[in-house]
Formats: sequence, structure tokens, C-alpha cells
Amino acid sequence: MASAAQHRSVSVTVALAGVLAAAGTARAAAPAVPIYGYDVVHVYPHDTHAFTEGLFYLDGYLYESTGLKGQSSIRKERLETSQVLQQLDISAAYFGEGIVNWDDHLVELTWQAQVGFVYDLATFRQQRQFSYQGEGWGLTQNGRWLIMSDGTPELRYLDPQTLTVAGELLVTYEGRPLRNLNELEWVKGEIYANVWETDWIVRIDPDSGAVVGLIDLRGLLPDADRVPGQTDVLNGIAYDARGDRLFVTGKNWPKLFQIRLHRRGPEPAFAP
Ligand SMILES: [Ca+2]
Repeated sequence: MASAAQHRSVSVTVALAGVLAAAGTARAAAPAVPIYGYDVVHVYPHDTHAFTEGLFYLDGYLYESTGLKGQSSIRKERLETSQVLQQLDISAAYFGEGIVNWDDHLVELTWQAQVGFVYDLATFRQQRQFSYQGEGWGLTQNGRWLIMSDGTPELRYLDPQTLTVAGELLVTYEGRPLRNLNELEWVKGEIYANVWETDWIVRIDPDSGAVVGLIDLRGLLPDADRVPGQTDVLNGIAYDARGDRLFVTGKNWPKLFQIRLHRRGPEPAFAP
């Protein structure tokens, strides 16, 4: 999702404030949603010109998509060095969004063009395109379905063969729809989603759509690493299931982090 759409940022900020306020007031009535902090396990370099829109890990490599018209690409990278081993630049007509692997393919969404692309995973050669309604934001898969976000509280389940909508999941936080779900990752039976323009990732129960965990990534990228006008928001979650490694980064961030989550108790620091 484009941070260029600045007109939306105010309402998003208000929405997060609502999320935070709700957490503070709802504890008396219902068990609070667990909050997770993080420990940094490793820090890797990340391209400060990569406006990250999609990220996944597969067989030892990172795959990343970048956005912005004229700067959109899909890349295969070395985790340790961020060296780009393979890159396909996307037509300037499209703003690249989420990517995910499916079999020998790589599937990509675009933001507002209502067009997605299927590439050969090994060569990045385009094989077909498909269409969908609304916007395209994040993309992941659970071994059965592709799961897509579009900025609304609804996640779409796509048939990976036909790329048509097979179902929808309404995501709620303490009973209320939660929008601005951005980059996605399937992690140990849950859907992790960046909440756009925040430093929070929500953990979603894929059966009920309820947020069952909040990951607080405030402070992950130090202020000293932020370049005004360049460094953008947290976006990008990848999971190495075999090694149980969780990676996160952001748009134009100089670093990509492997993090380990730990449960935090309710505490005043969660106040907005
Ligand atoms: Ca991802």
C-alpha cells in the first residue's frame, strides 16, 4: 500500500489509537489480547531503495517485491548480504504489491490496477495474469489457499489454481473490524499482518478472524537509522518454517531483522 496516500494517514492513526484505547478499557470486561515484545536475533542489511511491499523466505533465499510506479520489481536476494541475485522490473504502469510462492510459481498483486501476475519462480518469466476487484495489498499462503489483503478488514482466500475468490475472512480486534492489514505471513497456523502505518503486527486466528496477539515492534528500527523523507513504515514479514526464523523489515529500511517474540504482560507502556 502506498504511503503516498497521505490523506489516509490521519484516519489510520486514529484507528490505531482506537485499537490501543480499546485494549486499555476492555481488560476489565474480557481477557486482553496477549502482547508480544521482541528480541533481535540477527540484523541483516536491506536495500534503502527497496520500497518493500512483499516478502517471503524460501529454500535459503529471500524474495522481495517493491512498489511505487516506475520502481516496482521482484527480487531474489541473499539473506546475509541483501545481494540481489535475480530481479525483474515491473512495467511503470503498475505499482507492485504482495508476492507469494505457489508450487513453481510466484504470484504478485498490484495496488490499484486490479491485475495480478504469475511468474515462473525460477526465471521470473511472466506466465499469465489475472484480475480481481478492489485493491491489492499483501499476499501469503497456507499450503491450501492464497490469502490476500486489500486494505479492508476482509482477507480474501484465493484458489491458487484459478486465482478466484474462494472465501473471505473478516478480521476483528476485540469484536470490531480491523482495517489496513498490509503485508501478510502464515506463521505456525496463524496469519501475521502488518497494520499499515503502525509499528504493530497482529496475529490472526484463521478460523475466526479474531486478533489473538499483538506484536509491538516500536523501537525496532532506531531513530539513528531513519532518514527523513526516505525511511518509510514497517512492512514485510517472512518466515523460515524449517529454521523457525521470523524476519521483518520496512519500506526503504537499511536493515532487516530476525526477531524472536516473547510474551509481555499488560503494562502501562501499551497506552498510546
Ligand atoms: Ca510475507
